[in-house]
Amino acid sequence: MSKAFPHMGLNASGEVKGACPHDCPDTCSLVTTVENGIALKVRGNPDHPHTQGVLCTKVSRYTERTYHPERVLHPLKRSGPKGSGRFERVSWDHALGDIAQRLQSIAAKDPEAIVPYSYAGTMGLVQGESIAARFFNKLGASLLDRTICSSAGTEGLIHTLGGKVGMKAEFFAESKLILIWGSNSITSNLHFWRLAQEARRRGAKLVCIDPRRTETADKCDEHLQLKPGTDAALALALMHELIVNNWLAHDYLAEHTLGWDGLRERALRWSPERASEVCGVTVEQIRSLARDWGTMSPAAIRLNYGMQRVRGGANAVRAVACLPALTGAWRHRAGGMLLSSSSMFPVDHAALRCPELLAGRTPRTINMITIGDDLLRPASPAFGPAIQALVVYNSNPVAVAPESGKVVAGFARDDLFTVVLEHFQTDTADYADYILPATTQLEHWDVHASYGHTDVLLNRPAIAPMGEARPNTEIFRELAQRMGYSEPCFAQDDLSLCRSAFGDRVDFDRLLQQGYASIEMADAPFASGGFPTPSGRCEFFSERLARQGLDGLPDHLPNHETAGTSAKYPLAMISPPARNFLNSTFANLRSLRDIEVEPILEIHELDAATRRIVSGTVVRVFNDRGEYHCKAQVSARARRGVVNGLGVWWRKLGLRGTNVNQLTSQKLTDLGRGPVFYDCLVEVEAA
Ligand SMILES: Nc1nc2c(c(=O)[nH]1)N[C@H]1C(S)=C(S)[C@@H](COP(=O)(O)OP(=O)(O)OC[C@H]3O[C@@H](n4cnc5c(=O)[nH]c(N)nc54)[C@H](O)[C@@H]3O)O[C@H]1N2
Ligand SMILES: Nc1nc2c(c(=O)[nH]1)N[C@H]1C(S)=C(S)[C@@H](COP(=O)(O)OP(=O)(O)OC[C@H]3O[C@@H](n4cnc5c(=O)[nH]c(N)nc54)[C@H](O)[C@@H]3O)O[C@H]1N2
Ligand code: SF4
Ligand SMILES: [Mo]
Repeated sequence: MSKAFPHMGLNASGEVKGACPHDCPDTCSLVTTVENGIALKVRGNPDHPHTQGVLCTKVSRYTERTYHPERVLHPLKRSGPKGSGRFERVSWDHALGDIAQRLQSIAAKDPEAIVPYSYAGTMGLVQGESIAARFFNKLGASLLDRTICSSAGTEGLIHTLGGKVGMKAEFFAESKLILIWGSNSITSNLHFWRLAQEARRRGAKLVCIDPRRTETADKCDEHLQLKPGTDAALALALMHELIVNNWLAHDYLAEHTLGWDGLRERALRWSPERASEVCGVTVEQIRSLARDWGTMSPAAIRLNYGMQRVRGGANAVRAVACLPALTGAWRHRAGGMLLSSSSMFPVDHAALRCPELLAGRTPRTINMITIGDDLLRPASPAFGPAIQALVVYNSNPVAVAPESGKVVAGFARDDLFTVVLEHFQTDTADYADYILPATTQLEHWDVHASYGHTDVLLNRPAIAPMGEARPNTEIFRELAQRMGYSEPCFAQDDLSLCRSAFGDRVDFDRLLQQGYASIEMADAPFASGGFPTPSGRCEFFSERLARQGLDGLPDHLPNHETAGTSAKYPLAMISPPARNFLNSTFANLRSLRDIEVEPILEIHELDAATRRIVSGTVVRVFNDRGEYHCKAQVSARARRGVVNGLGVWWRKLGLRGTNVNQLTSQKLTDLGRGPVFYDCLVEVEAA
């Protein structure tokens, strides 16, 4: 085995070190046991401090996914109408030749009519945007604004802390107070939950801030079950109480923050009484949380992206990100906050993507969350050419993008040429002209940063590619060659790309040997300021925003679709992740689907009673954008007035071939042009 695949790095006991590729903050270190070229099992690396030998249920089943009988293992060409899911097997040569020809003929008129569509199916830097980005840069295709997850929160952080920076994850174990804010850690950040448990054993208090009574909320000491999209109001009221009780670090405020006078004035307008009305939590809950934040130390916030999928998402992140500076929490290594650690990694994106291949062109940008509208848009001077070709990889837009009625109508266009690189015949792949079989994480090289800790991980292939599957990189190299692209950068191999990702800023030999390497950072990075903002301070007031004519201070912005404003659609719907799926990935794995059973809508007993709904009733959930059928679950997890449609199921596995995104809108967040999945009004009735 090690002779046949000498590059794979099997050790004597037949184990290969890798990295979990999924869009999850934990970025676990994997150990795959291989025998006779077959991966027998995947487990968590016991040596990696963050993984501690533990994987979530999903990825401990990774071999089931890799060897799944429904893996796409050969290139497929559509043989029925779009969306019918009928395909025939063709050779790589036929598929790549035809695709290159089709793309070339479109590009000859206008390359911007071609759009790449990708996200974080793999978080790998190499199988993500390396050769693929080079290919589209050379082509001059439209650029893609990759906003679907985190762009509002990212903007919020940039304008407050200066980037996606924060506490070192492991020090949460030493905190005395942890606010788990907009995050269901047990579901989506399991290894952080382990740290929170450790803190708790040492006497810490855990407070969950979430409109859903999640399994994480169940296990915290307190739960503030606020209305969706009201986090900024809560944060401002907390500031109000910190001010009136003088729970402030005046010296930290004076030395390391910008715009305190303005923020102070704004916060004083947010009495707990006012915020209580907006947020739907009691005045006493707000006062008590403020007292905890103002008087307990070290105090820390684990924020997650769940709270920024609403109109005011970026402002909400801004408001929350101000809180640690008010009390000087950053002075302690176990104090401060973490939303994402991404900006701590010195990734050399230019080395991977080769923007110089654009050769001075600045193609238009398509926002991935408005793909529904954009696929249906005719050519115009403002928009540019109608979209004629889509190349999809690492993403399943037909399931995950908002307002799927329009997304489906767009993908169903007969005059649209669609190529999908995939492991499985997803909802999106059903609409492809060609499906190209891609390798999984066990079959290719990659290198990973993380957004929940600060280690770089290397992923070595453990087994040879299944069937005729090829790494994304290889597929784009082959296409480049058929398009006549002769730049040497198209010949760079995957191991060399892994090296390029960090250049000499990460010890690659250590990665090869150990599988992971930590990024250097101070234990308490902002103990004496030094934020990566223009002023070097925590910016309560953002000059940069003010210069754009925007509010320089954070504020509460009500949802686009605020509950109580529509008689027709009185219920707010959020659609957070199901524990055993990762976005839409794993929805087709029998063993995991058996745990989730079927798509459900959690509804509060009073909301259910007035609609004659009981648990198990098939319900029609609807608004002006469409309707979705699933089973109701009358549940204490749902707050009154808010229904929880757990996502993201494959449409074709749902009751009538739709999922929650049939109802979500393509409206945008306040900053970052992000999606508002959790800012959505609906009505529910027994079907
Ligand atoms: N098992 C599993 N793990 C995952 C994922 C998955 O699908 N499944 N998804 C991954 C991805 S893509 C990401 S981006 C990360 C982070 O993923 P997130 O989507 O942030 O996931 P959660 O941590 O579940 O956070 C969502 C929580 O926010 C709550 N929420 C909804 N609206 C609001 C609001 O207005 N205010 C507040 N305070 N809370 C709100 C939801 O009820 C939910 O409990 O997790 C990743 N991990
Ligand atoms: N209603 C609602 N919608 C949501 C969300 C929500 O909370 N509610 N969450 C949103 C969020 S946070 C995100 S991040 C997006 C996620 O959206 P996506 O990034 O599209 O995530 P997935 O649905 O997991 O689809 C990833 C696909 O990539 C494929 N893939 C994995 N690895 C590879 C590879 O190496 N090569 C190739 N070619 N393919 C690969 C997988 O098989 C999978 O089908 O969804 C968003 N949509
Ligand atoms: S999905 Fe997250 S918790 Fe599960 S193995 Fe991957 S990184 Fe670890
Ligand atoms: Mo995400």
